[in-house]
This record gives sequence, structure tokens and C-alpha cells, in this order.
Amino acid sequence: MPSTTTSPELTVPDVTVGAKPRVLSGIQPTADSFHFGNYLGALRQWVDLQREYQPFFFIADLHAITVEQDPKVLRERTLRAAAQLVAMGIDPARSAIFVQSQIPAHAQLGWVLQCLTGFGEARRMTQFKDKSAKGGEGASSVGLFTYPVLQAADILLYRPHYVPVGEDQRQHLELTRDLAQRFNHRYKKTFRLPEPYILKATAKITDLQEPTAKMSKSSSSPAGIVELLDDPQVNAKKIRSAVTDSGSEIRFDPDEKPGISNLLTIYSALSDRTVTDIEEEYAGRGYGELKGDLAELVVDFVTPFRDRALELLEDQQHLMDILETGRRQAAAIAEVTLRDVFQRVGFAAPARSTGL
Ligand code: ATP
Ligand code: LTN
Repeated sequence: MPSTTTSPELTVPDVTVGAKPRVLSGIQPTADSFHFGNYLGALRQWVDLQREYQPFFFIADLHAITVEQDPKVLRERTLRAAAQLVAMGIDPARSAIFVQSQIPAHAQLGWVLQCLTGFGEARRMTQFKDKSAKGGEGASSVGLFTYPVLQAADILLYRPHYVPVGEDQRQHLELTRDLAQRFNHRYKKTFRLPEPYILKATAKITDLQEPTAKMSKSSSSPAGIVELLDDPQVNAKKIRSAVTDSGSEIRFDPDEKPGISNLLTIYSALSDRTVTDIEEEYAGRGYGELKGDLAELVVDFVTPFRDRALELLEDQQHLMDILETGRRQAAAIAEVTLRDVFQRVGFAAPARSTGL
């Protein structure tokens, strides 16, 4: 396993002894296309981890409606997300790919965990502070406030070992571990304490126009974000027009040279070469050359990905079949966990219980 920024100890006994350890993550269907931050920060690790782990990957539509969504667009984006996951190499024969809202246990466990979360604890989540800053707290939904608690439920239901995400999700993973520990302590050991799986090198891909800010679906300007389903030539142009720093030296130094460092990070990830190797190759050469070559690498990467995703989108029934298979696999696990939880918190079982 490649080195990550975290490796806490597991404290809950492995409930899946003999089985492959699990990996789980989710992504919101809040844009027509995933971007390079999503891909390099998280999705690429999903693809890699699916080989050695039992993988659960889902499209977080419940999370998406914490801010207003057009229903028709949300449905379309959910399928677009599924197509992109498959196009980038998530193999439905290995991985359960599913839609969060199709598994009621997420919202049900979410409620139980909300009742274990302190108001002050939820208030400390920086994502709420950031996302409510624009319109003001009063205009934000309560769902946006409790977003991280639902995320904890998403994770804990499947008792995963690792959760591959970008750096911006670290705080939510910490809350998830705290809630798991609290539940285990108050009732009975039920949840595994999951570990974040955050690759240091690509944990925060930054905006091409504002290289100290995160590349983001909701806050990047069009020129600052490389969208994987966009016209490859448009993306090449965005790379060539990326904001770079004063001076002319090609050197990895995120504090002094955030623009060039971000381009070097993307270059290194796409070419599987070390940053040092790339720095050496471009020693004494200008920013323009680096950008031109990176633009070509980007075109080579996005073109086949985009073709495959668009082809998959033409057969929506096939995508829905994949999601249905994933739903069944996920439901089988989630329902067992939820039943344990309901029993442990003291909910009366229905009289003729044949499962949930
Ligand atoms: P928004 O910024 O609008 O909240 P997003 O662009 O962060 O959305 P998400 O669906 O929230 O997209 O993120 C999906 C995954 O991609 C998460 O694991 C997140 O940590 C990761 N991710 C998103 N942006 C970046 C980035 N710029 N660098 C590294 N990882 C990222
Ligand atoms: N908050 C995450 C999306 C998400 C998620 C999860 C990620 C929702 N539930 C569970 C990992 C595990 C984001 O990417 N912004």
C-alpha cells in the first residue's frame, strides 16, 4: 500500500475475518463532470484499491440536496457519475457501485448518529462554515449542517477499513471515528474505526487560476477547473493559460510557487514520474514548455476517458443495471449493520420480523 498521511490503529475487532478488508467512498453528483481534483485526490485511489479490497463506491445524492438541486439535472448527473466511475476503471464485477438514496439505511443510521452528535461538535465542521459563508447561516439548510453526520453513517454502515478521499474530507473522517467510538462505548462494539486514505502528493489539487484554493465543482471558475468530460482541447487551453508564479524557475515549492507546484503535481500524477525527475528535465526551460507538454499529457488522458464515458451514457439501461447490482450488494451489508444498531439502541423489533 502506498504511503498515506495517516495510519491510526484499529480498535474494533475485525467483523469480517477471512473476508477481504473493505474500502468505501462516495462522490456527490453535483456537476456534469468530475474534475482533476476529484480524480487525482480520490477516484484514482478508488480504482487502485478495488483490487485488494472489497469495494463499496456510491453516488452521494442525499448529500447533493443539502444545497438546492434541479430534480431533472440531479437525476442526469447521477447517471453521468456512474458512467464516469466505470469509464475511469471502477469495475462493476469487483466493486459495488450504488446510489446512496436507494439504501434507506443511510438516512436511518444518520438519524441515530445525529442523536449522538453534539451541536457544538457539528458546528466545528469547517465545511459548513465555508459553504454557509456566502449566503449566511440563516439561509443554509439544516441538512448542510448535519452533512458530516450523514457521511459518518454512510461509512460506518459498511465497516470499512479505509476511506479514500481528498484532504478536505479529513475532518469528516475524524468525526466519523469519534461517533463510532462513542456508539461503541455507549452501547456495544458495533462499528469499525475507519482510517482515512489520503495520498499526500495529490491530497489537494488547486485551482488553475487561483492556485492557493482547492479546485472545486462549486467554487472554481470555469478557467480554474479541468473537467474530465469537457472538450480535451478546451482543457489543454486551460492548462496553457494556468496562472503561474513570478520568476521563471521550475521548482516544486507550494508556499512560494503554488501555481507551478500544482502543475508539477498534476504532471507527476499523470506521467507516473517523480516531481524531482520532472524538475530536472525542465531545469533551465520556461514555464511555457512545461505547460505545453502537460497540456498534451492531459489531452492524452482525458480523450479516451471521455469517449468511454460518453459511450456508456448511450446505454442508460446498462448503467441502471450496474447500479441495481450494486444496490443489492450494499443493501445486504447495510441492513445487517442497521439491525444491530436498532437492537442496541433499544428500538422494538417489528412483530413478524423477517429482516428489515
Ligand atoms: P465541492 O468543492 O463543490 O464541495 P468537490 O469538487 O470537492 O465539491 P466532492 O464530490 O465533494 O467534489 O468530492 C469528491 C472527492 O474528491 C472527495 O474525496 C474530495 O476530497 C475529493 N476532492 C475534491 N476536490 C479535490 C481537490 N481539489 N483535490 C483533491 N481532492 C479533491
Ligand atoms: N463529503 C464527500 C462525499 C461523501 C463521502 C461519503 C466520501 C459523502 N459520503 C462517505 C467518503 C465517504 C465529499 O466528497 N465531499
